[in-house]
Amino acid sequence: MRGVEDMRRSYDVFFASSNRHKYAEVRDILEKFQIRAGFFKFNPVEIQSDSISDIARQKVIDAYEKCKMPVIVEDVGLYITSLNGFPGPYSSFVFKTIGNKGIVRLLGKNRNAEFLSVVAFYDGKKRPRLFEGRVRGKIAKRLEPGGWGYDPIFIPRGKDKAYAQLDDKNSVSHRYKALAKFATYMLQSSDR
Ligand code: ITT
Repeated sequence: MRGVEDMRRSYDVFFASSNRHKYAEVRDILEKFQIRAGFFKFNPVEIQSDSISDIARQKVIDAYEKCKMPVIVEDVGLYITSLNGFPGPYSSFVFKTIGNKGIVRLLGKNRNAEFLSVVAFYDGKKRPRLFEGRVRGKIAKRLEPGGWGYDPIFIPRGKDKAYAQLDDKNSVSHRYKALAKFATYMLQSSDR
């Protein structure tokens, strides 16, 4: 078993989440910025809120209490225009209940949507810092194979395929945009 000190030395920051797919993408994206992210698996106690920023802020304080190392979390919402922004903060619940098929069936002509990622960083000092990444796009008419979560149905603007079918998701995604801002902050503020 590796000790806490070894873990600290091996990684620059930890990503706390219940979702391994998210971690795999976070690790690959942060590697592009020479930041090494370790996985801290945890099941966040999510507060009910209309704002995924508020959810991310609470989640990172909870994560820091548990792992006691510099940590980031991410909260994501899929906002569908014709549903007045639903599911937004309820995206996890909607995915588990009606899923991609249910969403595809719900929509008519207007299929515009936006993915929003809020990454929150906390190291126990000062207050948590938040970084946002948004990608506009459309909900596909049918599911495309591959990917995870909403990847089979979200087509980012400027592409003709869903996230599930893109080779460069990690260079264009909502997660990439939020993490690029976090990386700039981290590289500026660290003395590495
Ligand atoms: P945490 O433990 O980190 O909270 P989660 O899976 O609950 O993991 P979110 O609340 O951030 O994550 O995500 C809301 C929903 O959006 C959830 O169903 C995810 O699977 C989905 N999702 C998030 N990012 C996605 C992406 O890049 N592609 C497809 N689906 C995504």
